[in-house]
Amino acid sequence: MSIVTNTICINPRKAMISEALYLYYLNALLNGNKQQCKDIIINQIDQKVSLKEIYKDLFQRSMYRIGQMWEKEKCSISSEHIATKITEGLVDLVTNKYSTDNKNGKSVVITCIDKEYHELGARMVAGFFETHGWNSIFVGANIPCNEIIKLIGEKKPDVVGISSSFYININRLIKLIQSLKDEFPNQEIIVGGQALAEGRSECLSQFPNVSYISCLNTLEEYIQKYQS
Ligand code: B12
Repeated sequence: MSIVTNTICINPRKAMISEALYLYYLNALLNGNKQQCKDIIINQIDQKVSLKEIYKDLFQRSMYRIGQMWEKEKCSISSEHIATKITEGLVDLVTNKYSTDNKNGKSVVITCIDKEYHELGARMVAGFFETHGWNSIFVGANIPCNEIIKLIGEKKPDVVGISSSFYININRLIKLIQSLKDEFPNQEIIVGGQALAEGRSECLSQFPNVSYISCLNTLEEYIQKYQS
């Protein structure tokens, strides 16, 4: 039996994201067609496609593509904003579907640095922890350093995750990590985001217990190691 979603035919035995499905989803996203995007995602959930695949091969891949199109002025700012909003809603939908009541007693705070407005990656990372049984506190974009310090003091999480996408903010990232280390010297910290891609994560080596995690595969390994 196969499932037909408007123009695309998906074989339920092959629970993976094909190129055709990705392009179909990207097209719906670029058209701002929220319902079509949602139908595609619900269909993937019904077919038991993993959360990681949906995050990575549909959400992340399409947003990276939209970034390239935006750079070449082939996608308007409003289309990019609409695509981001649709994706935010769908990340939450998928996260809720794959979340577990079987909690492991560990907690993580996921935050962006001050003046960092990219929060979709951080939202996914928070969701990824949540679906692995962690209590994840997602703080979101543009959080002043002193607020983060205050929150960590209150919540005392096992891990703090910091997201940094815009390269120009790298000094703010270093300042935040330094402040966290001054207040909580043993705090385990993970950092991710495109600001540190292409070898720029070297700046973290000065700090103990701070690691750079570039993608969901590495994050999965990190969570498994941390839990064992
Ligand atoms: C949507 C978007 C925006 C939106 C963000 C809205 C929102 N609510 O998030 C808005 C409009 C605000 C925006 C603004 C800007 N943007 Co913008 N934006 C994007 C775009 C198209 C998508 C971002 C996204 O959601 N990606 C998908 C997510 C899932 O990927 P991700 O963030 O990489 O996250 C993954 C990993 O990095 C990692 N990860 C991320 N964080 C963390 C944290 C932890 C703890 C861990 C473990 C892992 C981890 O895991 C995630 C899942 O795999 C990107 C294109 C791109 N390549 O991403 C450009 C992009 C990031 N933006 C860019 C730029 C230049 C800007 C602006 C300067 C534009 C301008 N002139 O105003 C401003 C800067 C604003 C600021 N001060 O932060 C550049 C950044 C270049 C750089 N690295 O410095 C990019 C790459 C576009 C480009 N091709 O040039 N943007």
